[in-house]
Amino acid sequence: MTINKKDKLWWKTATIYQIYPKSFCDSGAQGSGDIKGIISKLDYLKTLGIDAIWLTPVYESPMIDNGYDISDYYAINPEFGTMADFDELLAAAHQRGIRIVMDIVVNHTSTAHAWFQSALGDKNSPYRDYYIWKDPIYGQAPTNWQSKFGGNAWELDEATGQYYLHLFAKEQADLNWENPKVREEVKGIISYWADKGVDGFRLDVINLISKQQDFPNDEIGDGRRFYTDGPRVHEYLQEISEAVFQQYGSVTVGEMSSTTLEHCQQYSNVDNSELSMVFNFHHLKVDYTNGEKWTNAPFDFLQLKSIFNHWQTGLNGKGWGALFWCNHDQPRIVSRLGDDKNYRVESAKMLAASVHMMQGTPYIYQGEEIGMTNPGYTDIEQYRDVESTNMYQLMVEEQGVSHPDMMDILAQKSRDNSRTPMQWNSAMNAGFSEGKPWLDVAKNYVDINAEKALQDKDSVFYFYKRLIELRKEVAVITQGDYTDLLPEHERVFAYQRKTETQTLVSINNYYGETSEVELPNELELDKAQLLLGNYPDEQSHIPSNTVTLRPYETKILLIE
Ligand code: TEU
Repeated sequence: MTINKKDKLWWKTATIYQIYPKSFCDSGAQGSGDIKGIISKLDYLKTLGIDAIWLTPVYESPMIDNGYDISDYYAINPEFGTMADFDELLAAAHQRGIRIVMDIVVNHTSTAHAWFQSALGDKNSPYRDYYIWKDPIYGQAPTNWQSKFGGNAWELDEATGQYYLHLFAKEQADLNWENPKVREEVKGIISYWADKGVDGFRLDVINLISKQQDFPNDEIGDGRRFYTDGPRVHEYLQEISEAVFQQYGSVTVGEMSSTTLEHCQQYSNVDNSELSMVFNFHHLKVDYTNGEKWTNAPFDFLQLKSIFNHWQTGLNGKGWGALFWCNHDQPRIVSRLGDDKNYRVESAKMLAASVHMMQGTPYIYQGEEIGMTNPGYTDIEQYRDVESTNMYQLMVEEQGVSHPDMMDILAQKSRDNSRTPMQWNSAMNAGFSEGKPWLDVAKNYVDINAEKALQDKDSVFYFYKRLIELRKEVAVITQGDYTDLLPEHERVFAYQRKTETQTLVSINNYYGETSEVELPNELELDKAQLLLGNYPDEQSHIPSNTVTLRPYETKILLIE
């Protein structure tokens, strides 16, 4: 089976699997994952039934931000292998009917990139204007904007006395998209990979590329309002889309940081003038205290349902969203919103079902399909993520947060929670590598691993496999309108998807206590068939509209 290049909307019934190569599979003993390791696991992914792989960056990089700091867009980082390895992966995936979506990071480059190295210290460099340089103001940074990784977002270039902008690490210099030469370089980069046969692109923080050109101080915030969904962002995306994406028929997904529904309706407009679909993160901030990530708070369940309602109804017929809980930046969802001690399997399945029955394209992050958990690190030396180590230093050493409190926060919120090595089996290092892993393996790998999951028909793995199949079999999942059936219920999330011929009902108990709910009478549940549930002794039919849900129980019902 190969790829049907004529099917331009394949992604509307597809499920995409995200691979973070550094933590996926090491073909040797280097202790970090590589492309050959991915190739060795393609049959596992084929068994799962996914349609495409989103590959996070494998380009040349100093790895300050594990590849999101690119120093050569046209070369493969030797840590991951060679260009021949990449070409082999692309061919082997296509042979299995699996598409490849590459990560494109063009809001910024590594400061090790040749462009930046030429620009640094030389105002006359032909690449100086590829970046954003400003004079100090009263001897200070040009604005008070904060980097998302802590500290001020400007770094001084001593030789020229100017500062350059970095919204992320100081080793990640923001590109100046106002410069048409930068936009032409971006078109060249994307075309190169599209010419190789890459099927699509995930665009890193792409809604940050247009900055307000007067660069004002932010007296009420961290500066994001002056560069998020900025003044020319849609113009830039339409330019790139017309020049490249539409020419190659590439699927595209934009990572939209702190965005709005209105902008996302335009970014993922059905006229395909910009992108195919968008990631937004509002549903993953319901456990932030006052919007602040580096806190620990119980998640706000009613807010979560309200956000899902806003986006499901707001994008229906106007745009297209990615459906996801996990990625390489987010903690493991079964530890975050489920119960990874007493109801790991039930809550992992329920959380999956509660988003996979929505409209959009689901993304499964490596290990999510076997219910991998946060590792519960206890020593600051175990952490590797630049955001986490920066925030530890800022909060403990500068802001006086206690070490134990910060360790509790990191154990919940650090990006390393999702970057622990993939757990393949119960052998040494969970079968991830023959060498010492770059990041400690979670101790529960002996019980939670892919080999064990494949041998258990009731595992989380086969539940995800069935969700992937249902998306292709049941049209209402892709096409149906969305209605929240119990918006005010404190424990149960129940919604309906409806077309003229089908009604699907997804009922999800988000807590560890049994709940009984009354569903609206107009729902003819007595005519419903159970498509999927997460308790082995499921009743195949629901006798009435009064439904009892066991801890973390989910039911997917279809009425035709
Ligand atoms: O992430 C964007 C971003 O804001 C992340 O920092 C993430 O949302 C945040 O850590 C959650 O608290 C993208 C990439 O996914 C991330 O890995 C990179 O570090 C970042 O951009 C810079 O390229």
